[in-house]
Amino acid sequence: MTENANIINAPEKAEAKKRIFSGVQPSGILTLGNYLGAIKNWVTLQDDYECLYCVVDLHAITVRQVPADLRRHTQEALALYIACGIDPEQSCVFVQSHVPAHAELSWVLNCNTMFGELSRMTQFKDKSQKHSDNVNAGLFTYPVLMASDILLYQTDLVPVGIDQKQHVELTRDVAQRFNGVYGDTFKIPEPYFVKTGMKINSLTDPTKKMSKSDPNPKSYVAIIETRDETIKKIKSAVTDSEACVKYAEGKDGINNLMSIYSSFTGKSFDEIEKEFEGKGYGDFKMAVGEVCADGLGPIREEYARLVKDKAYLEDVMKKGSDTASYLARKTLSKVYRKVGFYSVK
Ligand code: AQP
Repeated sequence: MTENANIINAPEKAEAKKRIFSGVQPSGILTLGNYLGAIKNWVTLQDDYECLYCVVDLHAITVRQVPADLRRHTQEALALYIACGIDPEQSCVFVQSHVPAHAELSWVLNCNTMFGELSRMTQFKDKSQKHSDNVNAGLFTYPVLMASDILLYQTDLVPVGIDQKQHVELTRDVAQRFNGVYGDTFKIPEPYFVKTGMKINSLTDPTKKMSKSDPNPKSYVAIIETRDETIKKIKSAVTDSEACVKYAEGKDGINNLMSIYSSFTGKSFDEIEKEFEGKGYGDFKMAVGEVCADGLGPIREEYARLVKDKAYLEDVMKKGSDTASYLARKTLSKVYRKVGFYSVK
């Protein structure tokens, strides 16, 4: 525990810096959406904040997973965090199921969250439609587990994509309710939207979010796929018949590709429109494919090296979960005391 001194043993630093918690589900191979919408931003936050980055495997089983795949995807996700630039010496990187306090706090918060609140969550409505054969209670109470993830660490800021805003709002409501009933217990977190954190849409249906669990692999770019695969997928992305590179309403496919191009090149939409004036979609798609494949190249290489080093990855997991468990226990003990659970010394 003491070796992860970045968080526990640096009180002056910890007091000065705000705390951040975020995570990705190991429900598949991480996509360009997870990278541009989440992990790329996490990397930039490490110097200014005290960061906890979690592989949220408890969340992943709200949708049926093949056990062997889940295990593999968990390790791959952790390796990818590091390959993308998360430094486990600086930030706490861990696997959610290694810290039992997440599930424990979740039960207490379940008893302080209203059925009506959960019924209004759009992600539940979307996912229960997508997985109509498995509308389980976990899918319904997913936001309560997310609230537990955040509140356990007395988190100040939660960097999330715009799609997760509703869940952070629920977290705030549940924390305020709990504090109102039992006295000051949880810090009230704020959502944190990084300017460059944009929503990346599916390549085959650009009106929908790019998702790692999409059954059609042509719909997403996996961070670790080959350069050729990335270029090929972007070249076959659905666009429109206008042949004009312009960011405009109704041009979802082109808007999506412009967002990707802008994320990798730092160019504004105006600059991109000028660059491709008079050029066809073929040229534009090729350029997007290349900047994307080149941008992901170093991550792919570092990932290939890391994923073979199981001992190192398990060491990171172990140290991360020691640090996270220490912090989580402090909050959970407080919660148990507040609700009146009997404790034996
Ligand atoms: N397409 C996206 N564009 C921008 N941000 C995205 N995120 C996910 N997809 C995109 C951001 O990644 C973080 C973690 O996501 P998650 O894996 O916990 O859950 P998710 O949002 O449901 O991601 P997927 O890939 O769509 O997973 P599945 O397919 O399992 O449902 C979040 O901050 C999210 O905003």
